[in-house]
Amino acid sequence: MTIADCLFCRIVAGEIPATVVAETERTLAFRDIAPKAPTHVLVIPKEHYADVASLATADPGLAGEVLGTVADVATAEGVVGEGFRVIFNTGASVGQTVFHAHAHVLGGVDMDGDLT
Ligand code: IU
Repeated sequence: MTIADCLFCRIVAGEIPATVVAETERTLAFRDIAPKAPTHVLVIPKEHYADVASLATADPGLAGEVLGTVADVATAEGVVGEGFRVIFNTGASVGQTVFHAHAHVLGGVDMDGDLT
C-alpha cells in the first residue's frame, strides 16, 4: 500500500474531496460518504497506518491525538450528552474496507443494535 493507492491519504493530500469537520496538525475528521447515523464522522491520523493496532503500537501519542479529535468532534456535533459510539474496524473479517486507521464517530440515533 502506497500513499497513491490509499483513499484516505489522498483525502489528506486534498486529491479527493471530503467534508472536513475538524483538523489538527496530525489528525483529520470528515463526514462519512455513506452515513449510517445522523452523525457519522471519520477521524484519521494524517500519517498512514493500516489500522488502529498498527497506529497505537507505532505511535501511541498519535493514537491519543486521534481520540482527542474524536472528543472534539463529538462535542461539536452535540452528541456528548446523549451518547455516541466510536468504532475502529480492524481487519477485513470485521468489515474494515479502507486500510488507513480510522475511528467512526456515530451518534444522533438510538443504537442498541449492531450498528457499525
Ligand atoms: P471501514 O471501517 O473500513 O468499513 O470504513 C470505511 C468507511 O469509509 C466507510 O464507512 C465508507 O462509507 C467510508 N468512505 C468514505 O467516507 N469516503 C469514500 O470515498 C469511501 C469510503 I470509497
